[in-house]
Amino acid sequence: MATKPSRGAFIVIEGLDRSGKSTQAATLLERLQSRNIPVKFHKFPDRVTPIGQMIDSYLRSKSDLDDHVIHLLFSANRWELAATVEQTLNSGTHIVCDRYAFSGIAFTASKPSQIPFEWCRTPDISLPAPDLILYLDISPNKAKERGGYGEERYEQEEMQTRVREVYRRMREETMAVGSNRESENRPQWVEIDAGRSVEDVGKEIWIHVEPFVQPSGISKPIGRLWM
Ligand code: NYM
Ligand code: MG
Repeated sequence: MATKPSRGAFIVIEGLDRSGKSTQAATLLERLQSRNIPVKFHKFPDRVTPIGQMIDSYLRSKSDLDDHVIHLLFSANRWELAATVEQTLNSGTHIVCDRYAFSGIAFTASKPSQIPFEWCRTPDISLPAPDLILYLDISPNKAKERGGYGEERYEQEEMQTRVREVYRRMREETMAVGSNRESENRPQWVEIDAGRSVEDVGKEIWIHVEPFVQPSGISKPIGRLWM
């Protein structure tokens, strides 16, 4: 049995639609579980809660909502799980999370309505911050060729191209030197070329994750987003 760390690591996987997040999250989960490393999986949007059902209906174009309203629902959907996330981490269990607040900003800020980036960021301020962001980078052109693309809202090449630009901006801001946050309390943003085979991407992900899931655990407190 692996010993319980002081607190678990919060690992978020981000990327365009069809970048392979769900596949890689499943692979990572299996890797951790096979080593008896305690881990829990979350996925946003969590379509099961009442708010999540509204989001699901919107994404499948069964309902229409103002761009601000759907943005706030996505954020609320994270806030409904924020306390659980914290408890899980504090109990020494790691979390692997398929999408988080970065998706919220990237997709809303990419809409034709041109909602300002800062407005998009506001509702998620002070959510539990991830320790590691694994950004699966893929060209919208390549993503389009993968199966299942185009079934939901936002799954068009033009939109995905803008989403990729916003992700780039967030990566730069997260990694920027001279931000007023302590560098050691800043989430680590890793960009992974997701255009390769499932195995190759999985191997690279593991190289980045391994240091975060050592038995010694993580000693720094859980961070807060953008604070
Ligand atoms: N999405 C996801 C948002 O627009 N805002 C958010 O806050 C989150 C978490 O929902 N195209 C978008 C990104 C996806 C869509 O996600 C559904 P998935 O991972 O395909 O189920
Ligand atoms: Mg999708």
